[in-house]
Amino acid sequence: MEHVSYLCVFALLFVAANGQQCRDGWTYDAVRGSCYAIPTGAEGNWAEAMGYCSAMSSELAVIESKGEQDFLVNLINKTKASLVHDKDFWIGAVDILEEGVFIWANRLTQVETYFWGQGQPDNAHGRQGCLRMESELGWAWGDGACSSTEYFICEQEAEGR
Ligand SMILES: [Ca+2]
Ligand SMILES: [Ca+2]
Repeated sequence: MEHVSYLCVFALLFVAANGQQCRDGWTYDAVRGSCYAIPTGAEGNWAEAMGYCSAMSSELAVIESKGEQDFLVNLINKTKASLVHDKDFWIGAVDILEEGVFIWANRLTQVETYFWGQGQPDNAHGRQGCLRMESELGWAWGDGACSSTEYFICEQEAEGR
């Protein structure tokens, strides 16, 4: 459980609010009024990613527009140099209740706008129920096995909004 110790380090770094819209280390998106973080050094399966974001008073990213998708692709590209592995990034939707119907798990609302990569979702091996932005797809969306270990993006409403 190496990532648990990373979690503690990450938590310590982000305890103090700094008077800006986002905590230190989070990236502010003025258009959507959201703060995003890609916790470098932390990786986990989908449920662990969900729990991690939740512990940071945030949620796994909920992507609701082309603008938000593009913003996060940009954030991934900027962050990538500080990440050790070539992995995908979990975001907050699953289709584990009904195959092919993706739900933003934290909000229990259906995903309305999709940014699928080519050939996705394919439910490969009949067991891909969690949504991720995939490296091989240029960070377009794919469905992945929820047990697979990936990076992830947390999202939080900016302060003072
Ligand atoms: Ca969002
Ligand atoms: Ca897939």
